Amino acid sequence: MRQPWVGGNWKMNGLRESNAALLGALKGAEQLAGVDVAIAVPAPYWQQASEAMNDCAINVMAQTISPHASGAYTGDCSVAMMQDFKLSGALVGHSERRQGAGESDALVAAQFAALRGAGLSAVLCVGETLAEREAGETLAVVSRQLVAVLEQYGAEALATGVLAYEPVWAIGTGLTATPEQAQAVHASLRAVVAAFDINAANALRIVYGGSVKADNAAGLFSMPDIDGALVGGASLSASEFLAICQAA
Ligand code: 3PY
Repeated sequence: MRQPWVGGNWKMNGLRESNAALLGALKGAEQLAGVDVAIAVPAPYWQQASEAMNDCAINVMAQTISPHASGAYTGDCSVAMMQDFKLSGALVGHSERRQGAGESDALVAAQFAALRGAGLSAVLCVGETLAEREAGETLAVVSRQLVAVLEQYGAEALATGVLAYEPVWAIGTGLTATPEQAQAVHASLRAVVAAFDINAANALRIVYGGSVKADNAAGLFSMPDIDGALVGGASLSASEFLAICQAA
């Protein structure tokens, strides 16, 4: 039995005042029993979120991370900086980073390694574009992105974190994969991991991301291989986000 995981990806949203209201509403929520919950917040607000969630079960994460320990990497943040603010882990390979910031499979694998090396968890994001789906390349693309990490670091390391399937065509478009479409990809991803290690595959939480909302979450979560969600815009509303957590 896998404990569901729900993460809120705030992306580049929020300012101190609105964050304080959102964090206050999340803190102490009773809907969180039986589900692991995390929020991935912009780096300037790590401290604010970490302090606000200090004595509550919600983990605070980074949205991306440098693979380097320190040095001349202008604009980047290191794993040690995350640890300084008591963050639990980071997203790696979100499509907005792969596409917008040119993050390659190799870089994502190096970010994964930096997190694991520090004992922090990684939420590895994979997903295909609309053109790739229409060309019938979905499984080839997501498997390639997954295997880039699996081959180097193994299935057990992956299972200490979370794998997020986020079809790029469902991000920020209001389109959501149907539960059946998502389930088919999740089952294939689990089979890829099982070829490396069956126990790790069974333990791995594979969550869906891409326009998840309170009103489509339950249908997605009813699928056997969908173990939670990585939530974008809906995570900026405490009531929506908590309703999704409750559905998990
Ligand atoms: C979305 O749902 O828009 C996301 O990108 C979640 O990470």
